[in-house]
Amino acid sequence: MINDKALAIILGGGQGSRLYPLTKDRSKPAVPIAGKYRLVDIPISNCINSDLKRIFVLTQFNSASLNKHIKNTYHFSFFSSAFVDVLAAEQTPENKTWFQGTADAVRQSMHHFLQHDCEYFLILSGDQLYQMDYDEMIRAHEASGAEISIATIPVNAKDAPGFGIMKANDENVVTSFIEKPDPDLLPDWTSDVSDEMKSQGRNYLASMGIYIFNRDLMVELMKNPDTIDFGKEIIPQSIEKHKTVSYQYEGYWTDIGTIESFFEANIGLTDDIPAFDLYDKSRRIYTRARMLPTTKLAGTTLEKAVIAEGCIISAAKIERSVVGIRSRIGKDSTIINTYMMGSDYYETLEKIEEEHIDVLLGIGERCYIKNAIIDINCRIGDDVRINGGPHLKDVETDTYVVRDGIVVIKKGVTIPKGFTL
Ligand code: ADQ
Ligand code: ADP
Repeated sequence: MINDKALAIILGGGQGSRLYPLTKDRSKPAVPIAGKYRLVDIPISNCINSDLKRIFVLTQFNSASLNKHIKNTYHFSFFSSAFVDVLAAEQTPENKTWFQGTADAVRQSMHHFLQHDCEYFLILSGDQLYQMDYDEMIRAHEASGAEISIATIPVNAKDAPGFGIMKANDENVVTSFIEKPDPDLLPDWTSDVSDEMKSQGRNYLASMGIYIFNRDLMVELMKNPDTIDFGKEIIPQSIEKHKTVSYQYEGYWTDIGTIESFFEANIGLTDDIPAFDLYDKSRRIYTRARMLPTTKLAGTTLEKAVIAEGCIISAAKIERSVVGIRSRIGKDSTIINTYMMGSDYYETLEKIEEEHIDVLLGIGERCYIKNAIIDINCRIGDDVRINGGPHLKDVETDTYVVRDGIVVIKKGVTIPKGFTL
């Protein structure tokens, strides 16, 4: 079934600088998460589970891995109107710049959207982890008679400055909005929230950056070239002129736009009952079907580990870690609090011999790795010790970056035998 009412537009990211170096060689939607998925699989899966199957992904630049992933994953029936299309910022004679912000990205891509019939545009962020039924939000939007709906979540006073904060009346109509208020000037706009939220001190209504716009209004709003962002300009300028309602959501939702939040969200999947449920059949997260073999383990103690398919592991211990597809980990190695993304391919024994490959793909023997993110296709030599943590200062070298104590090993690099950090 396809819900033809709305066209989904996923904001796939600006320059992705907060997720650097994961965005060094790929666009943000293509960043691998949870061992086998890409960031963009989250909003796309939410769309598909909500029967919204006409989806555009707006990205600052087109990366080969993003296109390949989308092309190989989301192929719908020949007879269906469903599609997932990537639109990258285009240089045209009239427009020589990249997407300047979220509204500018939509504006520059408007001519693509207008070729499709729809009543609403559903605008989504590309860097959030959550499972939400957008169809319910569309129905609430219709019932309210609003021109704009904003999905909102209660947050506490400490977190409020990181979001667009609003005040809504008894009918959920938004009466005031301020984008990322100064912590010292946080207005006293506490809202009516559930008892559970109240008990957690979550009294402020924050925008989740998820919007529904009536089609005609969006066309009108996009005529003003001075509006760059939804949060900074479009929403604050619209609330007085166009009925804008809050659609309150109280499930699990988290922003994964920074190295720290991305790391926590991935490692959180190893919890006994993770807040994000990958095992719910009715809210399945889709990704490329790779037909990989099962994972082979020998002599490894596993303590809260999430291990993807196709791995060959002889490590001594893996604790509170997510190990991605095709990972290889050598004997007597210990991996703690680490997200290893895995590899795109296997190395054959013949190739290793012929090319005299010294440091193999994956993690070697007798390594100790803690508080790290290891990007795709890395080679980590034997006896490497990487001990991330708050004692490390932010730094960047050719092969790694330290952000908030997390050591991020760059995609495809070789860390020589015996290296210590
Ligand atoms: P932020 O997340 O800070 O706040 P923004 O940087 O505008 O907002 O990003 C929103 C989404 O758009 C992200 O997925 C981002 O990657 C993407 N994006 C950013 N610039 C882009 C560009 N030039 N081209 C394409 N995509 C781009 C917003 C709202 C707040 C709200 C939070 C909730 O402005 O009001 O509280 O989201 O996370
Ligand atoms: P996935 O979606 O499985 O994460 P990609 O689509 O990025 O991976 O790439 C998977 C395919 O890319 C593999 O089947 C492999 O053939 C090929 N590949 C990627 N990088 C290399 C490389 N450096 N050497 C050989 N093959 C590669």
